[in-house]
Amino acid sequence: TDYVFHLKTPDHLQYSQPSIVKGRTDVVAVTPWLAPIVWEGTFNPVLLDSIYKQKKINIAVTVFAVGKYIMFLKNFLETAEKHFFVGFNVHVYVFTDRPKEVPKVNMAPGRQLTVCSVPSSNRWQEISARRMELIQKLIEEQLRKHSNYIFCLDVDSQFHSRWGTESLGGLVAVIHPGYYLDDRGKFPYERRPESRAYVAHGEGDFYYCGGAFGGLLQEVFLLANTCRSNFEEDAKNAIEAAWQEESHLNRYMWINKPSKVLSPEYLWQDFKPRNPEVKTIRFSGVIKNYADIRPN
Ligand code: UD2
Repeated sequence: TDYVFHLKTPDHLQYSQPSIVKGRTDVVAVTPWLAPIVWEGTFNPVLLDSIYKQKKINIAVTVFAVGKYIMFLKNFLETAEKHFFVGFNVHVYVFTDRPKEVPKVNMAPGRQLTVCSVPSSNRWQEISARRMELIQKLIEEQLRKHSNYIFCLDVDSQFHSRWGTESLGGLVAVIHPGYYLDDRGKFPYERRPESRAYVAHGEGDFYYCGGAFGGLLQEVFLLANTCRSNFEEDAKNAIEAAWQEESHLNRYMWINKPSKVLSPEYLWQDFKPRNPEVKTIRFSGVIKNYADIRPN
């Protein structure tokens, strides 16, 4: 018998035709250094997932819940189950001084949680800033063998819709929802040249969030290491950057451009009405009363 060979298209490659002239026109989807800026409508989630499914990736997440911030953890974890890398291997590392208060949240197969004990602190600035050191150590001591990517997220936040494989990249930064319509002269960068977080007026690309960043382990290791040593160098000179590690992160991202930028869909703020270009809010900071939750 004669055989007729049909080269069959794999199922995951059946999708509608992409275009280079039609698409979103209300937002910019690429930086001047050609990093994608991820907005709803600029990617095909099903296609992306199918590409990464074959790679069997592992994603680590760090979240700090020190002192009263433990109260935010349950909602963070529950909403992550619903929206964050659903169907992928996710390992959440919870850093807390209250390990007994870590809530039990059902996690889907392939997802797990590890509690890491950290000391309490009386200064919220220190808690926030010490994260870089602990992230660096975690990558060095535990993640290298298991994980490919890491995301470092604020605990006082929640997921509302998909945050998935479209966010993966070498070095990933999220644009802060509060400043993206402003002139960069108004960004709350550290403006004192004595600080290692200094960004001059007339410089800078975007103002990025301290509350969400990530990427490949090695890239995030370098970021955490640099931010940590710059923070410590500042401390020796009795200087604390305006927004602690967020300021150092912004300086780092100015010098070392992120290879993927996530739009403010990836960190909105619950008190802020949604702007029209934000078609979907994926992750947001919850409303909190600083006086109630901070140690000082
Ligand atoms: C901004 C940033 C935050 C950080 C901070 C600068 C966003 C959305 N947030 O938020 O990431 O850069 O400015 O200092 O970009 N934490 C505790 N216990 C505490 C205090 C803080 O666990 O007592 C942890 C917790 O994970 C929290 C994070 O540190 O989410 C940041 O602290 P924050 O939320 O109080 O900082 P905030 O809202 O000023």
